[in-house]
Order: sequence, then structure tokens, then C-alpha cells
Amino acid sequence: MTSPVRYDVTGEIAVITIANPPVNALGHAVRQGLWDAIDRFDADAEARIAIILGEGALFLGGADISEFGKPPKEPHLPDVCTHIERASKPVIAAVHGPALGGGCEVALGAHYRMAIKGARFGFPEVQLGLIPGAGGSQRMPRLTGVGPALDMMPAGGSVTADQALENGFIDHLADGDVHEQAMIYAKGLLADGVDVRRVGDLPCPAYEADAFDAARTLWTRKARGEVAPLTAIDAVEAATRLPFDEGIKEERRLFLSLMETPQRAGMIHAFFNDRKVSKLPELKGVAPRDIASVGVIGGGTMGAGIATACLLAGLPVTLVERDEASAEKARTTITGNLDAAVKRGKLKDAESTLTKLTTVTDYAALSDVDLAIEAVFEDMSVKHDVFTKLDAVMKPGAVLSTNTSYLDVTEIAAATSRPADVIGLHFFSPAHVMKLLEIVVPDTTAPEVTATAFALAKRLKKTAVKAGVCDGFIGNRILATYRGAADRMILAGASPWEIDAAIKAFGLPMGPFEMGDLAGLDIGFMTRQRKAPDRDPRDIVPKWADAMYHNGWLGQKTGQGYYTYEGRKGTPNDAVKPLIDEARGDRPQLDFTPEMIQRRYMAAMVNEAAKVVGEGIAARPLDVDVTLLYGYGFPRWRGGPMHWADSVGLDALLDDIKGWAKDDPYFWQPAPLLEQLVAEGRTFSDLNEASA
Ligand code: 3H9
Repeated sequence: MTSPVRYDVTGEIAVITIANPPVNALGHAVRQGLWDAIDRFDADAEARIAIILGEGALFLGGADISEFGKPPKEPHLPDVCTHIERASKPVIAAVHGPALGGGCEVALGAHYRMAIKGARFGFPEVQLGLIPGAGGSQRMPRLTGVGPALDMMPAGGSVTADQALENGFIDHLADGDVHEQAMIYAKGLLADGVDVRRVGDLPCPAYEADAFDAARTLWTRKARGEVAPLTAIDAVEAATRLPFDEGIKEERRLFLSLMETPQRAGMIHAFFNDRKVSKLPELKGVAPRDIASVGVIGGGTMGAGIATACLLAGLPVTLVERDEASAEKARTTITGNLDAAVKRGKLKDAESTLTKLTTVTDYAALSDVDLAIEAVFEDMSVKHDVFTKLDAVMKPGAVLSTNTSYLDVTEIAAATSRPADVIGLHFFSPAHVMKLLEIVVPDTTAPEVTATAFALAKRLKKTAVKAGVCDGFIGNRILATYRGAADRMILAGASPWEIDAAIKAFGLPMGPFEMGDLAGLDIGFMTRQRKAPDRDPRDIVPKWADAMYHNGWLGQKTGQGYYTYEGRKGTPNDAVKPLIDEARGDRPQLDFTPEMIQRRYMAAMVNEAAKVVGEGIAARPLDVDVTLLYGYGFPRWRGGPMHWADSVGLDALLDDIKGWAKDDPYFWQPAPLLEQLVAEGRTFSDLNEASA
């Protein structure tokens, strides 16, 4: 088998090229190839200096993630980096694109580092539940001091080539072709008579108590239970107190301890799912239609957010509102969104972006757009009216989409003469910020329309998940059930504040009642009203929540809900307690621990998710995991609810559900798929693999 690492010599310069598409990951063959190339260079009488290059768009994408969790094979990456460093003649790392994780560590093993403008240096390991494990935490602070390492490693962050030059990470910055520039740099170093210069031989970086205290305070708050960011700080601190060889051993110990954690497994599950979610077998080879312009119908918060997302992606937008005043209001909202994007560094210039926005009051202006996204009031007759108008004006081949969050998309499509062109695009609020897009596909939709929706999502930099048609699709349907579990726990003795605290301790950014206050408690009330006609008599209604609505306690926007607010800071609202007591009546009360709360909440989530997968609303368990991660704040380090369920054991979860069903058989009906998997001794992960 040919090695992915080439060794060539031009004059006195050895060029070691790593060519392992698509991202030059440092898998076993690359590590062995690099090791052998350094041996060859050492023994090469002609070559006096070596350059390491990466072929393709990246320098090196880091360790090969697909090898994690399998028995490691020698040579290990830390040893490869030390082998480079121990070379008897100078080695240059010449970086033209992203150098990530182990890629940065290979560069740090070299004696000299140069970059081409546009290159980036990053340590994304924490996003995989890990820390730099091939000397990065020990070598980088020796070059830059602890500050830049503490900025990057716990955050999984990166710096530009300019910043890397400024902080001492690299020695030289050039513009142009990397091979040419590296040759020029190498010749210059040879002319200067430079020798090897080993980062590992540099003294320990100074210990900076303030920097470590500040980093620990920040990451204890931000990490919300994730261990890797704080471990990264420990590793950098080790560089300040241990000799290099000892520091490397400590880093390895910390790295390997993380490798064994469920958090690492969860985050790598999430990494691969991010990529699998848009790979649908039925879309293989299906070409999307071209989308060069978009129409948005409705300029409220949602419509304006969608228009902003499209404008940020460079798409011209025509926004239809019912009258001039509403159109003007939508323009003002979009302008505000774009200004905020400039402040966040997501956009250079709001003014030129706004030139791509047209606001109109006449549907005729949509006659030439390639795709329309309807974002009007959630009412079937209103949607019918909009889609009849769209059908009348839009050109043949255009895509007609609805942003409904629960209505039947098949029924909306039926209002047109072209149901094959109709699809659901369920954005999450704020639409220009939230990453999730549920693509709701009725049976009537043409495959190329689905492919077009996925292509649009990519352009908008959204993570898209395919969902089938049902009330709430994947995410909101599951949400309705675990919210239901929270309401039942209130009746059974837990307080809303205990539930919020337990759910946050599990790793979600907010509990369900804080979330309700933020979204507005009128939304929940309206949903209950909508569902009332079809409500099963065995279901419960949170009467205290209805009373809160009637009292005008709508959450943050009225200053009181489950919490009372000063600004955005809430304190538990004691006035809710009597309302809850009344609703509880003489029901038996349990003494809930945080673990009991988490278990019921999660079991409800997983059980409904299993129904969603079993009914084909989500194609695979991984689609549920991605939906909950990107749309509902599920902690990434737990992988997603289905991954979590596998890790705690489906049989134990089913036993719990059956136990609770004794008191509440209506709510705790086990999902047939869950029962089937337990009976067959299989997992959600097995289902993911079977669909690959
Ligand atoms: C590390 O380095 C630890 C060390 O400190 C210590 C070790 C001892 N390995 O994302 P894309 C695959 S930890 C294996 O679609 P893009 C990916 O699955 C590592 N495979 O492309 C996909 O496969 P498929 C630190 C990898 O252009 C294909 O490549 N490094 C790896 O949008 C294309 O990927 C990271 O965390 C990998 N490292 O983005 C970098 N990376 O086609 C993680 C990618 O079958 N990677 N693949 O679906 C990324 O962030 C992005 O992939 C990257 C390219 C920015 C590189």
C-alpha cells in the first residue's frame, strides 16, 4: 500500500508531503509515514533541512477521530511529534490552511513554523470531549505564554495566521503558494546557518495565578458539567510546573482519562451525526434545483428572522406583508438583526446587505423567485389563503414552503395545484441565529424539492433534519411530551423551580418553566386551547398554568411568570404555589430528588422519540439526537437523548416506564419500538448502523 506521506528532495531541502484526503487526518498510516520520513531525513546525507506540507485545502485536520475508542496503534501521535522534534536537522512546518488539534501539534513538534495568510491554527479537541494530547498543551505555552493557550484550549478555539505570528506560535508569515514560500524560507534559514530549535527544550512558561483563576471561574460557569474545558486548563497548568517530559506524561494521562469518559463518546457520536444527518439514501444522486432568490411571506419575528438568515447567506429576498406599515416594520426588524450581526462579527456591512431586500405588499412580486417561505399566522385557513395566492403567481419549478411548526403540511400542499413542489421548512426562533432546520416532507413532495431544501440549509449554514408530517414534527412533538412529564411531576410533588434546577444540572441551559417564561406563557395556553377539542379525557391539564395566563402572568414580557423578573434575572414566584396546591388537590405527594426528576423527564423524551422513530417521522434515532442538540439545548456532551438512553440501558428505562405506568397508564405508554429493541437486546445505535 502506498504511504500517504511522500518524501522528496530538491537540492538540500527535503519536502515531506502529507496527502490523506479529505482532511489529512493523522491516522495510523500517516503517523507511520511521518515517522519513516523523519528517519529518512535524518539518514539523508543530501538534505540539510526539511519542510512538512499538507496537500489539499487543509494542513492537517488532527487525529483520526474514527480511530478513537479502538485499540491505539503505534506510533502514537505524541511520539511522532517528539520524533519530529528530535530530528538532528531543522524541520519546518509550512501551514497554508487549517491546522487543527494534532495538526497544530505536528507543527509544534517542528523547529520552525511558517504560515501562509489565510491559514488557521486551532485546538478543537474539547468539542470532542478531549484535550490536546500530543504535546500541544505543553509546547504552545512555552512559545506563547499561558494566556493564548488558555484562550484557545478550553474553548476549542482558533487563531488566524496573523494572530499566531503576533503571539509567537509561528515564526514567519508569507503570502502566495505554500510550497514556493516554504522553499524560500528554508533557503533563508539555511543561509542564516540555523540549527534545530526544540520547543520542548524551552523553559517552563511562567505560572500566572490570575490567568488560571479567571479561566477556571469562566469555564466552571460555561462548561455546565462538561469536563474537558477544565481538564484543558489543568494540562496547561502542568506546563508551568513540570519539566517538559513530565508535562507530556501528565498531558497524556489527562487525555487518556478523558478518552474513557461517556462525554467523549457522546461528543464524537454528535460529530459524526452532524455529517450523517443530511446524508439520506433516498436523495443520493438527486440534484437540487437552483435557488438564486427567495420570497418570504410575513415579516413578524419569524419571517424577519428567516429573511435575515437568507440575506446573511447572500440571497436576495422579497418580503411580502399585508400593508405598507407592516412592511416597514419588518424592514426595521431586519435592519436591527443585521446590525446585531455586524456587532457579533458575522457580517461586514449591513447597508449593502440591505440593498438585497425588497419589501412589497403584492404577491405578484414573487412571480420570479425560486423559493418562497411562508411565515404567517399559524391557522390552516390563513395558510390555505397564502398558498392559493402563491400557486397563482409563482413560476413553474419554484419551491413553495411553509414555516409552520405543527400544522399538516400535506393539507397545506393540497391547497395548491402543485403539491410536489411544497415542503415544510421549520426554522427555530431566532431564525437567523438558531442552527436547526426541520425539513418537513409530505409523501407528495418531489425528491428534488427535498434535495433543494437540504441545499438551502447548507447555504444558510443550518443543520437540517428530515421530518415526517405529524403534530409538532420531530422536535415539538417530543417537547410536548417531556413538558407533559414536567407538569405531571408538579402534580406529584415537585416544584417548577426544583424541576428547572434538576434539568439544568443535567446540562440543559434552561429548565422547562424558565423556558416557558422566556417564550411567553401565552404560547402554552394557546397550544392547550388548540389541542382541547381532541384531548383524551385521561390527559391532564395544568390548571395552575391556565390560571397564570388568566392572571396576565405571561413570563418575562409581563415581569412575572414562574419567576418574577428584574430585567432578565428571575427569582421564584411564590404566588404560583397556591395555584399549584389547588391543582394538586389530595393527590399523593412524592419527595422528588434531582435524579428522579431527570429520570422521568428524560424517559418521557426518549419514549416519545422512540414513537417518532417507530412511526417513521424521524428516519433514524440519530435524527432525533441532532434535532434535540441543535434546537432544544440538549447538552452536546451527552450525545443526544437516544445516545443517552443507550448509555443508561434501554431495558432499565423500559422498566421505569412500566413502573410509572401503574399510576399513570395513559401517559406512560411504552413505545412499541422501545419494547421491540429491549426484547431483541438491541440499541438505538444498532438502528443507526443498520440504516448506514
Ligand atoms: C486531536 O487531534 C487529538 C490530538 O490532540 C491528540 C491525539 C493523540 N478524523 O466536516 P467535513 C471526515 S482530535 C477523521 O464534512 P468540512 C468527516 O467525518 C481531532 N475523519 O468537511 C467527513 O467524512 P464523510 C481534532 C474526519 O470541509 C469528511 O472528513 N480535529 C476528521 O466541512 C469531511 O469532513 C478536529 O476536531 C478527523 N479529524 O470541514 C477536526 N475530520 O465525508 C474535526 C473530518 O465520510 N473536523 N473528518 O462524512 C472538522 O472540524 C471538519 O471536518 C473540518 C473540515 C474543518 C476539518
